[in-house]
Amino acid sequence: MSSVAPDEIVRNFVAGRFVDPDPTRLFDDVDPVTGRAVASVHEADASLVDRAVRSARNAVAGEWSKWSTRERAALLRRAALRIEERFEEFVEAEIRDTGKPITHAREVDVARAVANLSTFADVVSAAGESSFRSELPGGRQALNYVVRKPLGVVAVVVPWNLPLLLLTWKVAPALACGNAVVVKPSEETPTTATLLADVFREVGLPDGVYNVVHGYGLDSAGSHLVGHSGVDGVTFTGSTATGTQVMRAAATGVRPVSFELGGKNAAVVFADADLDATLDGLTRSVFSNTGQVCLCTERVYVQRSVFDDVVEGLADRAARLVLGDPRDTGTTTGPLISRAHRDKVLAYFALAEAAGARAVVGGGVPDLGAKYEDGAWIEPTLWVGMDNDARPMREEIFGPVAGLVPFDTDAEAISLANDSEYGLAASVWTSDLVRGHQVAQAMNVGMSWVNTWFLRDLRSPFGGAGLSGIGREGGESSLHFYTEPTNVCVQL
Ligand code: NAD
Ligand code: 6OD
Repeated sequence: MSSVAPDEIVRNFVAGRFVDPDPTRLFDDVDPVTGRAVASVHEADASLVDRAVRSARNAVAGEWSKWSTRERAALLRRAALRIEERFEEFVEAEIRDTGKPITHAREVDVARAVANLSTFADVVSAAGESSFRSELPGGRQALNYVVRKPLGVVAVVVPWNLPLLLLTWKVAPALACGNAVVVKPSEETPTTATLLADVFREVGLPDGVYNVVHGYGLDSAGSHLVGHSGVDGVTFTGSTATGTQVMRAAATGVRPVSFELGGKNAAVVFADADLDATLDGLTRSVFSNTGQVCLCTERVYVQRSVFDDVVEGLADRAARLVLGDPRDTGTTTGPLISRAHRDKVLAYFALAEAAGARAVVGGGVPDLGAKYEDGAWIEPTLWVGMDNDARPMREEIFGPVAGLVPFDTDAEAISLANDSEYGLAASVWTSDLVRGHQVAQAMNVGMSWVNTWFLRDLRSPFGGAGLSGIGREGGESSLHFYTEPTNVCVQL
């Protein structure tokens, strides 16, 4: 039986049990498609967070610490299989919380949760301990090897845009390495983290290894968790502003952090690019998930000779996006996550206008009829005529928007794209592969794509430079973050 269903209370999960909700501490889970509450969520108070962290501490020291890497990997594979069996339940939960189109929920969100769990089962199984002989001064010889131990209790704090994908991206390697976790999903999207608790229970994860605490950030479950002295490391995905607060909290006790933060990602389009393929790629990179992917493109630099063609072609594709019922497979674009977030995005519409921008498509709130009038809908929007130093070209908006700017030379394109405090991702569109490599390498970002976007090999390092984050996760990089190495040196 499912642990969560529409109109139920989304519960916390501590020490292997769903916690009876406190009726005085409920908040609404709002469907951004209609603006209506679809469930209540039990906000964890400081004492419940404390119980969760204690249960995780007991778990890392208990039976879980005796599980072999092979056994942990097998559990992750069972969890992946169980999510596949309950696939549509996860898809529906993700749609209910976010309003995202069903094709996105199926092909990206839930599919990636399955891939995250099985990939880290593979990665941890393949990882060997390094061991090598050292020649030391004076002719002495030693054998050095490294034993990797779990960090202990890891706090996992994640946002609302790709709830299950981003959660499992961190939980899978943390568990693969033998840690226990306390996860804090976004207050906007609590459901799939709780469903995942049910899956872990079904596949035999020991009590206390996976705990869920629900609530808000500051002065709620989020800050109670990251400030808890029983937490050994913090992995966080979210905005740069929140990351700064989380880092302050983690500084007490000198806890390691891994941060995947905001972006202001550039696409660079050269005149030699395949125009149709580029326009399809740009459409995905600007508008996927209603622009609410940290990797989405919000700045498009286009070589002058093809600028008008790219503007016209992209505007045409934007105008053909289908907004509406997320459960209809023909829908391409859902609402923003909330009215509050829409207010923020609309404020940037006003700033763009004040900066002299012209919206070549969109620029407002769509009229989708009475059914959706209280939702968080917004028009996919493209601007031309803005300078690179205008606020909408510098600050992360996190909506289905981009500003297009012409350039003349490769050097100018690189300089414009790198003129940002963020450094998460970039994409380069060209038929000249040498140019593609050169420009992609020149981008000051964590991930640089050529003629594609958001194509992921989960063994590659993922993360950002500058305001976009600290550290890398993915493949071996995840194993490094979620473990503490002990070097043993034996004189021979
Ligand atoms: P957010 O920073 O507001 O919240 C993220 C999480 O942190 C939520 O669970 C929130 O409740 C919690 N939180 C807030 N304040 C906290 C505090 N003081 N202590 C502890 N926890 C706290 O982000 P959001 O609005 O949920 O998500 C959108 C942002 O996330 C965007 O900036 C986006 O770029 C970023 N993001 C980055 C990546 C990446 O991989 N780089 C991925 C997805 C989203
Ligand atoms: O693909 C991933 O592993 C990942 N962390 C994506 C982040 C997307 C941001 O919204």
